[in-house]
Amino acid sequence: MTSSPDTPWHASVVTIFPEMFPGPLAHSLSGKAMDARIWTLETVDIRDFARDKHATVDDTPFGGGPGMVMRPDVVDDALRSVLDGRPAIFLSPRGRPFDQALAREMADAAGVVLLAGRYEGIDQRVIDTHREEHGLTEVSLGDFVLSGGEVAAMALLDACVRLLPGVAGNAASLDEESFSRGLLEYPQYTRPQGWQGREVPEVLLSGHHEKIRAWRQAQAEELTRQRRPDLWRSWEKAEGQDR
Ligand code: 9WO
Repeated sequence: MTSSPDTPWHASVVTIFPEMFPGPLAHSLSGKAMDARIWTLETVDIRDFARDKHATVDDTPFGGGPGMVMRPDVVDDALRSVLDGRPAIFLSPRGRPFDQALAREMADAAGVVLLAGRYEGIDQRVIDTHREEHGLTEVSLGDFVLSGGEVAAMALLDACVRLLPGVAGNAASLDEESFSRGLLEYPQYTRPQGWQGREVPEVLLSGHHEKIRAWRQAQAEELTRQRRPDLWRSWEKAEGQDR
């Protein structure tokens, strides 16, 4: 049994689809951690900050073009209603690439405020204002476009929550270590020992812990070299500096 901290890590998601949350975050590790009050999740419905009786949050883009753009005045009010010094993040394909080190930084903060956009985007002025005044950071999970920032927000939260003290025990700190080592994971096997004519690598059955460690290390290096030359180059460089 793990005791909950006095002040849970607090996530606020600013969105026009609050009903999408907690979604998958109610399951698995992050759901249990929520039950244990290690973290709390709050949604802020942007529509509550609309000015007219139709609760309009978007309008057509100046200069023409497809679709709709979220209004800066409405988004600004929604965002300001929750900003309290926690890091503020706008999920966007134009952002700083998300990685394990950024997940760790955010897990070490008091929590996060996430802005999830929809439509063709958010008026640039509200992004610029919040970057300049409150350090709003644009963060991207990868080079693809979603229908909105909500699913990206969930993925980011899952990555952070499993790093909170008392959530994943040893597993998270171990895989974090392997990522900060800068290599991809080595392959894993379980029973049955033979399956569809494929055998588990002999060395893993040997009980020889030093040989197993060396095999896994070699596999991780080979996979990284083949699949992620970018990671491989920085790993080699860091290795040269001795780590
Ligand atoms: C769609 C579009 C269509 C025509 C012209 C310009 C356009 N821009 C966009 C667009 O980028 N829409 C975004 C949808 C607005 C912000 C929220 N959306 C979003 C976030 N899609 N994908 C992400 C995302 C977030 C983090 N990591 C990867 C993707």
